[in-house]
Amino acid sequence: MLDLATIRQDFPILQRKVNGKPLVYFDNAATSQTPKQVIETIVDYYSRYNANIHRGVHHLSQQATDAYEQARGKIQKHFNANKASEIIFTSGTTHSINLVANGFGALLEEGDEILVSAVEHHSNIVPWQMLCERTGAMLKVIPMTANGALDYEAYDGLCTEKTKLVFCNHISNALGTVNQIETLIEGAHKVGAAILIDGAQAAPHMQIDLRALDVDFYTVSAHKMCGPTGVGILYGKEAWLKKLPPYQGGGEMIAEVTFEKTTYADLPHKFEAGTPNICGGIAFGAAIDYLNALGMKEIADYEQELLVYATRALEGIADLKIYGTTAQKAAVVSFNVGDIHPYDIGSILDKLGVAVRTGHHCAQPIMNYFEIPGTVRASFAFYNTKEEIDVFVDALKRAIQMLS
Ligand code: C6P
Repeated sequence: MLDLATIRQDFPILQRKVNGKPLVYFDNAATSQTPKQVIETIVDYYSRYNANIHRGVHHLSQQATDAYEQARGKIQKHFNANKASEIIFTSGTTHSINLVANGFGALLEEGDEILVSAVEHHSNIVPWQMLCERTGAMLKVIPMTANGALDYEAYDGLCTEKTKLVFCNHISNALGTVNQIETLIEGAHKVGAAILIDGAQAAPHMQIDLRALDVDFYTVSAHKMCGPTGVGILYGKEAWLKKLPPYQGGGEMIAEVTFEKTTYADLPHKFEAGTPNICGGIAFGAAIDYLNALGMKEIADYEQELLVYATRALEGIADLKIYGTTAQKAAVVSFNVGDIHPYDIGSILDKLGVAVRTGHHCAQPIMNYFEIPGTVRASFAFYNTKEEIDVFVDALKRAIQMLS
């Protein structure tokens, strides 16, 4: 059982008012809030040991290097990766995906096929389209069904000896669907393809075991799991990371440089050119500690309770349609009410202190599938409460009254 009263005290922002009303923050899928333990880690870093890493012989540099590498180790352990060197620090999921897409430019040929699911965020579509333009490979789409699930039978048919790569998110940010990634991973490996799973929306809400999943690449953004913005990771199996060429050239990613030739550093540094987000990496480690102290299972169970509670309440509202209705869902409710534009609902909710996201959620193909301009999306975190859901539902009813 989570101790909500204590947990909420950890998040200073939850005590503030917006438009004169207590903040109800239901935009956690966009970014999560930051507990004081992580904020204090950031203050401590800049107050006591701010220095560049892997470079200096002096004390501060050593201290910063140790803290940064310890954070990498915590992340490795949390996600159960084989080695710390399989954890590449990036600026987040978008950067991680672009790193892989860029690397595969050297490995693909015209006629190769890459599969992407119909429920992707734009960051898991556009880099692959750019890759196809560069290589002549062809992008094929794993279709979705009306409840927001993927069509796994169709996936089976799409996997052939031409398939070289498969991409899918673990959880759809726009619908909340938990995709059956075990099935996708098995299907990709059967035909010898590599598979990248975008874990931006899953890592904050469930325990991820990379070794058990046997996935080739997995991406995470720290800011969606109580960490700071501008940092995340790419997990890659060592064999794949060794095969991929570096993404960016610069300091730190080299073994030796002459004007004739450069040799590259070992993993993970080969993919970490330049001064990284040192404080961000260390604070990401603190966020992982915070989540583990609560327990990922406890977090997942409680968020499911919030999802069931909110879904029931919303289903009682006339003309409200929920998009994404699979049995396996994360705590995200995406909906529209009659012909009311989602932006209008979101604006009135904001006036009443409730923060939700409205629009296409960087997933326009999903909106096109449902033939809608966008949705209102309420996304919950473990520090939210049922009382906040009551406030949200009352505010929504007021908004509907005003707009009808
Ligand atoms: N989704 C949302 O409101 P970055 O911005 O690199 O940290 O994450 C991109 C990203 C990739 N994949 C998925 C499934 C995502 O949900 C996101 C970010 C936010 O839904 C902001 S658009």
